[in-house]
Amino acid sequence: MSKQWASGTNGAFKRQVSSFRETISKQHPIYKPAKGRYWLYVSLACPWAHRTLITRALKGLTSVIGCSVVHWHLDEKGWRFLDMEKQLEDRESFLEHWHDAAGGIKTAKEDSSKSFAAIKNDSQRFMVDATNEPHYGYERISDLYYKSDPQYSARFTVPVLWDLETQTIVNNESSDIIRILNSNAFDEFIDDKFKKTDLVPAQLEAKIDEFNSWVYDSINNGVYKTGFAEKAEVYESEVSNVFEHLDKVEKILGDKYVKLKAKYGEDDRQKILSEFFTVGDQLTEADVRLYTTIIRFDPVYVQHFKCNFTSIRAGYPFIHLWVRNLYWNYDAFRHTTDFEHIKLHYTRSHTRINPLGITPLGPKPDIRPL
Ligand SMILES: N[C@@H](CCC(=O)N[C@@H](CS)C(=O)NCC(=O)O)C(=O)O
Repeated sequence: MSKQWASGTNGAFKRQVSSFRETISKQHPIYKPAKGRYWLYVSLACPWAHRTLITRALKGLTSVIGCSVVHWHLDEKGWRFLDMEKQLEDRESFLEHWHDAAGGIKTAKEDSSKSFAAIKNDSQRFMVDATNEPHYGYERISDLYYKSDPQYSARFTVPVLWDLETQTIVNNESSDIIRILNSNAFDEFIDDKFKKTDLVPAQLEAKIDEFNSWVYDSINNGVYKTGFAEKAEVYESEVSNVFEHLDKVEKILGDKYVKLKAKYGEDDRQKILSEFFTVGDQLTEADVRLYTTIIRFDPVYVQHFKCNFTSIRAGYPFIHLWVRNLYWNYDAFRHTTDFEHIKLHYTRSHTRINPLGITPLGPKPDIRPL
């Protein structure tokens, strides 16, 4: 089986650069905003794709931009949808359902950790393991890349933002996609109550960018650099770097908590939580981007990627409070978080790290109550 990641020199993991980088706007010569014209292809396991699902939900775009979900099991040919027979059988039911769920699929089970033993890698539960691909009946994400560019030769990654009109990939870089979704391009198609949601307000943009840049390198991608390291020295330096930066986030959130406690008083937890975010006193893109790594940390990264100095729940009380606030108090976070996809994907797909494919049951529960 081929390696599922691109290795750089010296046993270090290097993430490839995304190749489709267009935007959607009224001024764009091709990609104009429209309801039903664009489609998101995601994995519920993937932290990069997860950003786009959360943003889509927070911006009220679930009935403007449709969504298909790949199977959690990534094999040597990449991501796949449910098989053809199933697709044809369920096409109508899928088209009826696609706009219902925030993730385009049934969402978070509160406890995924009962048993994984009976779930096989070729499991075909409709809207549970995956959806189909309803427009072309494609079997794989790679089909979309080849349709866009028959010469495409890089990796077939999710998320993919697809244009149904020109039948091409608009963008396959999550950091771009969430900015496109956050822009006001789709405002005329969304409910009024979402129009004031801005995840990158101008006055916080520089701070958000600064926060994102070290969070990306040392936390979001840091856990991958740790887990995919092929030499002990590389692993040891990457894992230390991840925890140094978690310490930095913990300090930011701890300081913020003290300030909010002074402002609202110890007992007004509700008020404190309403401003308990990483940058500024409102929910921003910085929270979205950090969340998708932190929510996977205890269930997967601690054991599978050997990020095990401590766990979020045991070692980082303020990050733990912050992540539970987002999960339990915001549908856009909870409904797009699927612990079963998350745990099964990593432990069954990375066969070099976990050759026997036994999926650890813990931690129990996946996430603690608030
Ligand atoms: N830069 C991309 C990275 C996306 C990415 O690496 N996705 C992984 C899943 S977590 C993927 O699709 N990998 C498939 C493969 O490499 O075959 C983004 O943020 O959108």
